[in-house]
Amino acid sequence: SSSDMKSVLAYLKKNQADENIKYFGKAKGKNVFVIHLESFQQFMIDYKSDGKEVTPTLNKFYHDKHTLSFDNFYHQVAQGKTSDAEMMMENSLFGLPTGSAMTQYGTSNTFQAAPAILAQKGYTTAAFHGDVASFWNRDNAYKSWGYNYFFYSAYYKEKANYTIGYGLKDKIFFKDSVKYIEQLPQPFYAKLITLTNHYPYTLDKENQTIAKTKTGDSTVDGYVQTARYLDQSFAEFVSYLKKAGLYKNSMLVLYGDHYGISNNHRSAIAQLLGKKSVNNADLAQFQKVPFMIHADGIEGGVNHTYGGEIDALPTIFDLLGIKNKGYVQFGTDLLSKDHNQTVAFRNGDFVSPQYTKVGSTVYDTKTSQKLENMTAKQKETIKQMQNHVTTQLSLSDRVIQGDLLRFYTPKGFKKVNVADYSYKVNKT
Ligand code: GP9
Ligand code: MN
Repeated sequence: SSSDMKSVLAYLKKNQADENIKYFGKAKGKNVFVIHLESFQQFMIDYKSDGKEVTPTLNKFYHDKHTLSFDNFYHQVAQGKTSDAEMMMENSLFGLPTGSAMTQYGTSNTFQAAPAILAQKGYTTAAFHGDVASFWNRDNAYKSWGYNYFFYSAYYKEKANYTIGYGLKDKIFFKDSVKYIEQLPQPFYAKLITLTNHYPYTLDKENQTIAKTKTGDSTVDGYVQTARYLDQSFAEFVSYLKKAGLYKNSMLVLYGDHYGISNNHRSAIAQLLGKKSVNNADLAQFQKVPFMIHADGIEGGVNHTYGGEIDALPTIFDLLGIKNKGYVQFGTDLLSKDHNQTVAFRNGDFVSPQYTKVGSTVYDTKTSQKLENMTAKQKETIKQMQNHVTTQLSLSDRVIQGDLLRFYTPKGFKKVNVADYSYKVNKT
């Protein structure tokens, strides 16, 4: 009900974070590319396999002096996987405890998503993906989110050897997206969702340029090969952007959507990390994914702030010079001094610079050691963190499950009308 919305707004008001004047508006007016790195985990950055860097291009990008990189950034997805990541990245709303919010609520709910907000500020907005439009209900959810265009598999030339797994191979996907990118009026907001680095990490012979790892776990060992392929496809895309003059006048946002190697593969994970074994705190660390933002004019560096996908949008808006206050966002700007560094996992567990909680066990984040005999003060701190996490998750669920945004329209925002959008391919 509308009174539920009032309690959400009151909560958000108490927890809002000021922007950082050092960064605010530093990428104002630029085009935005959001590049979704499928199943790509933070541990791959600077990782060597068989003596070679797996992802040399992404590593260079990560360390670039104009790239703001976060090395304590966590995915927060549940069963909705990719769709949960998209929901958080572009709405700062959590996915649901079970199922996919995009599938269940993407068609009918009111949203105030990044594409709609930016479109109303003069941006052209477009999503690109080499799978069918209906996967994760994208064809409907993207309308609710205000995407002007959605280029999916039918927009690309289809040939037998062009696809692997769910769809187009990343190199072909990036290359064949260019003809659409070139037609977008600037400034634009373009999201490109990659696919090839997806379980079960199979790749055709001619694209294999690094040896598989040798953990003996056959579903894990191909991961470096598809990660390398993703890296090369990104390299090709960047060289196109530079040639087209788009690199300079765009902000590039890269993120990993979720783990590629699930916790069911403990022994392989330990081997990849060069450890004898991994405990639950190590596995929580293993949920880190990259979050990197590049633009001329941004002072880069590796930022150690703890955060997650829910915080991406407020951070991006800060850099674009858009004030977050007034929007319903459950995350906060990672660059803000007011940012809360307790990162919620979707099941209610959490990590923070000091403590990691998995199930009923608390660990020291720095050492991964179990915290035995907690002091009363520690217990109180943990209780408060848990309270923050539980409240945040349940209020976000109420927004989605109760379609509460229909009761509140941010100042200056015009409600999206899905009938205004069509993603049908024009056969001429
Ligand atoms: C499919 C793709 C994969 O279109 O985005 O989704 P995932 O299996 O990673 O959730
Ligand atoms: Mn995914």
